[in-house]
Amino acid sequence: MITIYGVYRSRASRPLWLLHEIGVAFEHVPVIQAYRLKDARAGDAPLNTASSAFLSVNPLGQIPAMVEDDLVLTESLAITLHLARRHGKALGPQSDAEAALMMQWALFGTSNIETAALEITFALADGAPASDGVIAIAAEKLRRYLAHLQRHLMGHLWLVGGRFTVADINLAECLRYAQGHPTLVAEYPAVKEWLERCQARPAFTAMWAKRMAEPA
Ligand SMILES: N[C@@H](CCC(=O)N[C@@H](CS)C(=O)NCC(=O)O)C(=O)O
Repeated sequence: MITIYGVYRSRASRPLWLLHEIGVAFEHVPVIQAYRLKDARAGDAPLNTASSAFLSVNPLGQIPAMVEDDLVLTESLAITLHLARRHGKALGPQSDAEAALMMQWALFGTSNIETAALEITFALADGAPASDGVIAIAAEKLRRYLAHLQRHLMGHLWLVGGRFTVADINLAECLRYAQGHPTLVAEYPAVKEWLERCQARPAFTAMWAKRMAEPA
């Protein structure tokens, strides 16, 4: 049995989207980030990233975490890559070359996209206007990588293998944090259309509905 720890309003969205795509049975334990609780000493109610019960799963105190039999994984993109390879059929790699490309796009997302994209999300959440300097600097950091992605997507509908795969989930989720920027993604039309294709998938909308149903 697969168990995913982490609320939908977290990077647990990544494995949860994937699991909605592949339709495999799993248990969901909605551990919430401790910093989101009003009482920092909230203990174990509700189960949160500082709860001793969760720290025994992931001593880092971060979500998501996944347990499958005796395998414990605590990095969201490692979880999606593992689940896609073991259970994902066409969503996972069909060859060593595809596995390498899926890994490369995951690392591209986490090393080149995620941090700057999160700077945009956090600045906007703090009430910064879209014209804020922090947002402009973060957007400028991303343009080089978005141009690279645009070049790839001008010749491909999906990232790897001519079909929707875990590579699309991983990168779309990293890039989602930049979507609050008013113009950035639209500067790269092939990227914009690919992101829209990813987010139009029924499994994404099902995941997103569950995320929206959680308290903000
Ligand atoms: N690299 C990790 C990052 C995980 C992460 O930062 N998770 C956040 C929620 S999205 C968290 O648990 N924050 C609570 C904390 O760091 O105390 C991954 O992608 O799995």
